[in-house]
Amino acid sequence: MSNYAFGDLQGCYKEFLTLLSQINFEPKKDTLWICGDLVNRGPESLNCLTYLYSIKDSCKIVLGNHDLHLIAVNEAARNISADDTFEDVLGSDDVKMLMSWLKSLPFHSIEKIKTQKGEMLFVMTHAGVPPHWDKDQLIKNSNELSEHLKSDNAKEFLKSAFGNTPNHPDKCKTDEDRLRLNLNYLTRMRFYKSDGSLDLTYKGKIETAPSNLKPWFKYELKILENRTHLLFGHWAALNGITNSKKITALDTGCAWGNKLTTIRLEDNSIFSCDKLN
Ligand SMILES: [Mn+2]
Repeated sequence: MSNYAFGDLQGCYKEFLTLLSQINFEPKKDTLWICGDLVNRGPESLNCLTYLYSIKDSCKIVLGNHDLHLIAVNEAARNISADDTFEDVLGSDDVKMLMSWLKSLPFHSIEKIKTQKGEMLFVMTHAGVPPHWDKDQLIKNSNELSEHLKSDNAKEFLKSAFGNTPNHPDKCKTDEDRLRLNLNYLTRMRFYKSDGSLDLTYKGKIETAPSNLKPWFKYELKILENRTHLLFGHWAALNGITNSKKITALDTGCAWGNKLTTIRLEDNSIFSCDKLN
């Protein structure tokens, strides 16, 4: 009976199945923590979704930016891009059922787990948790986004949910602004400025980042109370390295030709599968 946390699948279905067989996954006993970006860029988005749906009672899945983009394209709230690879989902007979299931998934997962080092509270989101949010703020803001996504007005919400601004809570003038910023924190965040604003424009390496930019997880994080461990994906260039014992980066860039990784939360064992052809 183990918990396994997986990096971004992004349509890498074969590697996912290979890893599940490597860990002898038993749906009735084990729980899979899936950090979002289930689809896009990789080759088999539909197979990933269909399989995850079939084992959904054994999974804790949070939504990523690519999942949200797929939902928005399906709702005609956004246009498909030339580099999107989820047409298989859009053309599937099951698209309605799969999209309604995706929209029901949360933006965070929190649960206590008994590990070798004692009981730990694990918190997972797709991109991370902004430094100024504690646990209660995470739950409140994440649930608020989910309510909009599940509502009858989901299309209107999605139409206004994408964009790089505002980048600071003090710059939010409307509810739409605040929801967009919170969504960016949870699904797109990488670099953070020392003045507490989000930078979604710099996409380069940490080593060559402008001096006022640091990864969000290098700031003091309110979420990291005693015995809390943070899990996130989204940032393949980190290749699993945060240099923090309390923060685990799960995305090791399978869709980009690197590998898919899962970590057993009870003992921190790492399993990985190189990108297959
Ligand atoms: Mn992502």
